[in-house]
Amino acid sequence: MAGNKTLTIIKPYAVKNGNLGAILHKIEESGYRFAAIKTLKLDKHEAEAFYQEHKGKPFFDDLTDFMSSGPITAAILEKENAVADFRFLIGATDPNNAKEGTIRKMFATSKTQNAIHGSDSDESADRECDFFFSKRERL
Ligand code: DGI
Repeated sequence: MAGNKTLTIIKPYAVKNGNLGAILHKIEESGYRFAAIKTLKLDKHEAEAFYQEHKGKPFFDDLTDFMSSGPITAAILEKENAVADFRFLIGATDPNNAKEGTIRKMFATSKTQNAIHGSDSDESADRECDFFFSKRERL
Protein backbone atom coordinates (compact mmCIF):
# COMPACT_ATOMS: atom_id res chain seq x y z
CA MET A 1 0.00 0.00 0.00
CA ALA A 2 1.26 3.48 -0.84
CA GLY A 3 2.59 5.42 2.15
CA ASN A 4 1.21 8.72 3.33
CA LYS A 5 4.37 10.79 3.59
CA THR A 6 6.95 12.30 1.28
CA LEU A 7 10.03 14.50 1.65
CA THR A 8 10.31 17.78 -0.17
CA ILE A 9 13.15 20.29 -0.51
CA ILE A 10 12.59 23.83 -1.68
CA LYS A 11 15.89 24.28 -3.49
CA PRO A 12 18.37 27.21 -3.12
CA TYR A 13 17.37 29.30 -6.11
CA ALA A 14 13.69 29.32 -5.08
CA VAL A 15 14.57 30.32 -1.53
CA LYS A 16 16.96 33.06 -2.68
CA ASN A 17 14.42 34.55 -5.10
CA GLY A 18 11.72 35.00 -2.49
CA ASN A 19 9.48 32.18 -3.77
CA LEU A 20 9.57 30.13 -0.56
CA GLY A 21 6.26 31.41 0.84
CA ALA A 22 4.42 31.03 -2.47
CA ILE A 23 5.65 27.44 -2.89
CA LEU A 24 4.75 26.46 0.69
CA HIS A 25 1.31 27.99 0.20
CA LYS A 26 0.78 26.02 -3.01
CA ILE A 27 1.73 22.81 -1.19
CA GLU A 28 -0.59 23.52 1.73
CA GLU A 29 -3.56 24.49 -0.44
CA SER A 30 -3.02 21.21 -2.35
CA GLY A 31 -3.90 19.29 0.83
CA TYR A 32 -0.54 18.41 2.42
CA ARG A 33 0.12 18.67 6.16
CA PHE A 34 3.57 19.82 7.25
CA ALA A 35 4.72 17.15 9.71
CA ALA A 36 8.20 18.70 9.99
CA ILE A 37 9.97 21.65 8.40
CA LYS A 38 13.37 23.36 8.64
CA THR A 39 15.64 25.71 6.71
CA LEU A 40 19.31 24.77 6.56
CA LYS A 41 22.35 24.78 4.27
CA LEU A 42 23.94 21.54 3.05
CA ASP A 43 27.68 21.32 2.51
CA LYS A 44 28.98 19.65 -0.65
CA HIS A 45 29.51 16.27 1.08
CA GLU A 46 25.98 16.26 2.46
CA ALA A 47 24.53 17.12 -0.96
CA GLU A 48 26.56 14.23 -2.46
CA ALA A 49 25.25 11.86 0.22
CA PHE A 50 21.65 12.92 -0.36
CA TYR A 51 21.95 12.38 -4.13
CA GLN A 52 24.18 9.26 -3.90
CA GLU A 53 22.05 7.36 -6.45
CA HIS A 54 23.17 9.87 -9.14
CA LYS A 55 26.91 9.57 -8.38
CA GLY A 56 28.85 9.18 -11.65
CA LYS A 57 26.24 10.87 -13.83
CA PRO A 58 27.34 13.88 -15.90
CA PHE A 59 25.15 16.34 -13.98
CA PHE A 60 26.18 15.12 -10.49
CA ASP A 61 28.78 17.83 -9.84
CA ASP A 62 26.53 20.71 -10.98
CA LEU A 63 23.64 19.25 -9.00
CA THR A 64 25.57 18.94 -5.74
CA ASP A 65 27.26 22.36 -6.24
CA PHE A 66 23.84 23.89 -6.68
CA MET A 67 22.25 22.05 -3.76
CA SER A 68 25.04 23.26 -1.45
CA SER A 69 25.03 26.85 -2.81
CA GLY A 70 22.54 28.39 -0.38
CA PRO A 71 19.70 27.85 2.05
CA ILE A 72 17.15 25.13 1.40
CA THR A 73 13.90 24.32 3.17
CA ALA A 74 13.21 20.63 3.82
CA ALA A 75 9.82 19.33 4.92
CA ILE A 76 7.98 16.09 5.61
CA LEU A 77 4.56 16.22 3.99
CA GLU A 78 1.60 14.02 4.89
CA LYS A 79 -1.38 13.14 2.73
CA GLU A 80 -2.89 9.97 1.29
CA ASN A 81 -0.79 8.67 -1.65
CA ALA A 82 1.72 11.43 -0.89
CA VAL A 83 4.66 10.30 -3.04
CA ALA A 84 2.82 9.92 -6.35
CA ASP A 85 0.48 12.87 -5.87
CA PHE A 86 3.35 15.18 -4.92
CA ARG A 87 5.40 14.12 -7.95
CA PHE A 88 2.40 15.16 -10.05
CA LEU A 89 2.15 18.51 -8.22
CA ILE A 90 5.83 19.39 -8.77
CA GLY A 91 5.91 18.36 -12.45
CA ALA A 92 8.63 17.07 -14.79
CA THR A 93 12.32 17.31 -13.85
CA ASP A 94 12.94 19.66 -16.79
CA PRO A 95 10.67 22.72 -16.36
CA ASN A 96 10.37 22.96 -20.16
CA ASN A 97 8.41 19.69 -20.01
CA ALA A 98 6.42 20.51 -16.86
CA LYS A 99 2.65 20.94 -17.17
CA GLU A 100 0.88 24.26 -16.51
CA GLY A 101 0.06 24.73 -12.84
CA THR A 102 2.89 22.53 -11.57
CA ILE A 103 5.40 24.01 -9.13
CA ARG A 104 8.32 23.50 -11.51
CA LYS A 105 6.43 25.17 -14.36
CA MET A 106 5.74 28.13 -12.08
CA PHE A 107 9.07 28.49 -10.29
CA ALA A 108 11.91 26.46 -11.89
CA THR A 109 14.43 28.09 -14.21
CA SER A 110 16.39 25.09 -15.55
CA LYS A 111 16.81 21.33 -15.22
CA THR A 112 19.43 21.82 -12.50
CA GLN A 113 17.75 24.80 -10.81
CA ASN A 114 14.33 23.19 -10.79
CA ALA A 115 13.00 24.73 -7.58
CA ILE A 116 11.80 21.66 -5.69
CA HIS A 117 12.43 18.00 -4.83
CA GLY A 118 9.91 15.25 -4.12
CA SER A 119 10.73 11.66 -3.07
CA ASP A 120 10.35 9.12 -5.89
CA SER A 121 9.19 6.12 -3.80
CA ASP A 122 8.10 5.22 -0.27
CA GLU A 123 11.57 3.74 0.36
CA SER A 124 13.23 7.00 -0.76
CA ALA A 125 10.79 8.98 1.40
CA ASP A 126 11.80 6.95 4.49
CA ARG A 127 15.51 7.41 3.79
CA GLU A 128 15.16 11.11 2.98
CA CYS A 129 12.99 11.90 6.02
CA ASP A 130 15.64 10.24 8.22
CA PHE A 131 18.37 12.19 6.39
CA PHE A 132 16.91 15.54 7.45
CA PHE A 133 14.90 14.96 10.61
CA SER A 134 15.37 13.26 13.97
CA LYS A 135 12.36 11.56 15.62
CA ARG A 136 11.81 14.47 18.02
CA GLU A 137 11.59 16.95 15.14
CA ARG A 138 8.56 15.21 13.64
CA LEU A 139 5.04 16.18 14.66
O1 DGI B 1 13.16 13.30 -9.11
P1 DGI B 1 13.60 14.48 -9.92
O2 DGI B 1 14.18 15.60 -9.08
O3 DGI B 1 12.57 14.99 -10.89
O4 DGI B 1 14.77 13.97 -10.88
P2 DGI B 1 15.96 12.93 -10.60
O5 DGI B 1 15.81 12.23 -9.28
O6 DGI B 1 16.12 12.10 -11.82
O7 DGI B 1 17.24 13.88 -10.53
C1 DGI B 1 17.56 14.62 -9.36
C2 DGI B 1 17.94 16.02 -9.76
O8 DGI B 1 19.12 15.97 -10.59
C3 DGI B 1 16.92 16.76 -10.61
O9 DGI B 1 15.93 17.39 -9.84
C4 DGI B 1 17.76 17.74 -11.37
C5 DGI B 1 19.04 16.97 -11.60
N1 DGI B 1 19.02 16.30 -12.92
C6 DGI B 1 18.46 15.12 -13.26
N2 DGI B 1 18.66 14.83 -14.55
C7 DGI B 1 19.37 15.87 -15.05
C8 DGI B 1 19.60 16.81 -14.00
N3 DGI B 1 20.30 17.94 -14.17
C9 DGI B 1 20.78 18.19 -15.39
N4 DGI B 1 21.48 19.33 -15.59
N5 DGI B 1 20.59 17.32 -16.46
C10 DGI B 1 19.90 16.15 -16.33
O10 DGI B 1 19.74 15.38 -17.29
